Amino acid sequence: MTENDWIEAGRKLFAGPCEFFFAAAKPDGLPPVGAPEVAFAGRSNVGKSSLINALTGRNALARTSNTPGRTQELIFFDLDGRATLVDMPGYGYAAVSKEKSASWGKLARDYLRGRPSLLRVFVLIDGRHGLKASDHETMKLLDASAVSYAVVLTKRDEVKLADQDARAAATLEGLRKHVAAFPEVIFTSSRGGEGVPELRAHIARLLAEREGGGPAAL
Ligand SMILES: Nc1nc2c(ncn2[C@@H]2O[C@H](COP(=O)(O)OP(=O)(O)OP(=O)(O)O)[C@@H](O)[C@H]2O)c(=O)[nH]1
Ligand SMILES: [Mg+2]
Repeated sequence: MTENDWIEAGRKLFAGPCEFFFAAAKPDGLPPVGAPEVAFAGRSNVGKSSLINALTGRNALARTSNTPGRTQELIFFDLDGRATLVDMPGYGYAAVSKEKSASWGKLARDYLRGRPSLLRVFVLIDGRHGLKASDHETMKLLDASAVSYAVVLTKRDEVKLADQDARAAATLEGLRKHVAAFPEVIFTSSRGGEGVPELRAHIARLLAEREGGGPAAL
């Protein structure tokens, strides 16, 4: 399987239907365990919902907004019965009320810690800013829960070409203390589409490994 084969497998996977099927506002209100779940976590406004739209090639599948705090529940999308994409509420946004922020935090933490069908978490990091303390907190929680995760940089189109490699390298360096982090970062743009085929390929590969087959199993 070459990288190109995985890119093609990813393209096919995400060319299929993808539909919203569940919104959970409470940790005890999750949908029944089904297809493997791939969750998108990260600070408010980092571009989680936009990246789900870019992956699936649908402009308005996940709701996005200029105002941080748009996604307030765990939003579940069925990717053709093969996988479930989970759009998570963001963290690290001070302007929401303490009470609200604590309840979102609990929902997200409980989900990340205790979901048997959770196959991988993508921790999204704003490419303009790099890793923040709240990102390290989230990754510590994932390390402790033994949930496998990978970091994805966002908003590549907002970062000067000359700075992109350094930002990716610094981010990778920042992951060294996190034992469960996948040792690669993908730098994406939901605007220009850079990195999106690679992220689709990564997900296709994970699913294939889980299903115990090569591309034929796709
Ligand atoms: N330039 C640029 N803007 C982006 C990109 N991805 C997202 N944005 C913008 O960033 C803002 C936040 O995007 P969302 O996708 O709503 O972010 P989110 O992480 O889901 O935010 P919450 O749900 O509030 O946690 C919006 O104004 C998007 O248009 C990108 O790749 N490039
Ligand atoms: Mg969102």
